[in-house]
Amino acid sequence: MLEKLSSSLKGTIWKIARAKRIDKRMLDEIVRDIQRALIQADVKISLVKELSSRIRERSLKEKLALNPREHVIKVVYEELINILGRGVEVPLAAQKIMMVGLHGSGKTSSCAKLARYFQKKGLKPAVICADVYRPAASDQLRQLCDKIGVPFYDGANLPDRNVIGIVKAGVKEFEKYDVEIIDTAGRHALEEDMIEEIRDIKESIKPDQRFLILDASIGQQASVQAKAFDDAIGITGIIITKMDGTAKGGGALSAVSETNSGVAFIGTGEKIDDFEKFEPDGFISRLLGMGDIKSLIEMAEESLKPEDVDVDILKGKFTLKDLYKQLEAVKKMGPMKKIMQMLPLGGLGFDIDFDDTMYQVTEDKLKKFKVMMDSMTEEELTEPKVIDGSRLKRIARGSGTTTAEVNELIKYHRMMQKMMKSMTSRRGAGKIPMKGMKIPMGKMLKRMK
Ligand SMILES: Nc1nc2c(ncn2[C@@H]2O[C@H](COP(=O)(O)OP(=O)(O)O)[C@@H](O)[C@H]2O)c(=O)[nH]1
Ligand SMILES: [Mg+2]
Repeated sequence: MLEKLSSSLKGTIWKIARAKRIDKRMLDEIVRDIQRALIQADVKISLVKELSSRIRERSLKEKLALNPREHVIKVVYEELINILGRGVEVPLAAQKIMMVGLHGSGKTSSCAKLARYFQKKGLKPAVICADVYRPAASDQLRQLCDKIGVPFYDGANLPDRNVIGIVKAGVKEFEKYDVEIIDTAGRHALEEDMIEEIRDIKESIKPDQRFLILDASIGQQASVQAKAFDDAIGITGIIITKMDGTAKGGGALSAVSETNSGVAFIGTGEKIDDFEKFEPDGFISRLLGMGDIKSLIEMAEESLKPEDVDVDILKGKFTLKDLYKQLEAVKKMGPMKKIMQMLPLGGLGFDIDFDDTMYQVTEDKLKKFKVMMDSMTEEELTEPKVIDGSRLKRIARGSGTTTAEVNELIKYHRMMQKMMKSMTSRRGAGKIPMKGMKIPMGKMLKRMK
């Protein structure tokens, strides 16, 4: 979900965390990074501008209770919640909920998902279909409701297929239920007759909630829709669907500012349970990859201590011995995955998928690598180049592995060495394309000792 935005923002947070000092130039750079990331995620430009000036102002003017880096991270976090994380609480109580939105936005699916949500919370939901224009709409909703055992009404017993009549009869039919969810008909575009119809429905049954369903993939178009629906019936909550697999979700998230409400739920897939209550804090933390801001900052601060800088590594010399030390450190520190998650590794231009392969290498093979290195001589560890065919065989035999496996270790070492080099030497820094930043991996790994 919003992977690209997430990886850029993580990069920025990391940049702040390891900044030697936060001055105006640094702040400009941070703000520019955030602007670029948000605009790419389709957040409205005016909101991005507002956020930028607020970050600048608050970072410079607010009294510091924290150190400057922590302060700026906190400001960024809070301002992001402001534009991407406006949530709204939906009471777990008896209520009538009306669902509106354009065709294909995910209204009908969300009716069933929402019913399921209340059902899981121990309430009794029922669903009414007020889409009389497409016979298939009613079938679709009935099937979804059947799946979760939620009663469904579409006015099939009425002589007249009048929307208001159906909705009123449905509400009466489900009097004894806690939550009545009403699906309405959409249009392909904002049209006056649809707006009139949802106004009429609102007047006739006075729903407690008027939820707007927005498709996350429509990007900035979300603002126009949010405004039109809010003007018509006063939106009380927004459900953003299709947050899975879109880069443009920032448009829908920020469109909330066109209304007086917030995001209530997000849809994250086609299945009925792919639906989450929107939690602003959790959502933004996840986006920034900050399970724990404090430990991230501590790590960054320590990585800057001068005694931690290994001159050899800085010179681009990264031997098997260094790798060995590093593996030892990893063992002590616990799962590598945790550490990896704290870094904006998504921004690295490697072919390797860090999310999977890299962890695999780390978790499963590191132990074996260590055993192999235990079978190497001092010379081999410092100058891996000397490892020829016969040495390879000896190492494999000594460690109970195969020559292919030893070769793999050597390849892995070479890759790490290359990575170190490009991260620590200025000349090489550009070789691995990294979005927005350079990770102080050399220092970080040193710190793990
Ligand atoms: N991937 C994904 N697909 C969704 C989500 N919500 C709805 N859909 C799909 O979007 C399409 C349109 O949904 P539907 O509920 O019929 O939209 P409606 O026309 O507004 O009632 C269907 O194929 C749904 O399965 C979601 O959160 N993620
Ligand atoms: Mg529908």
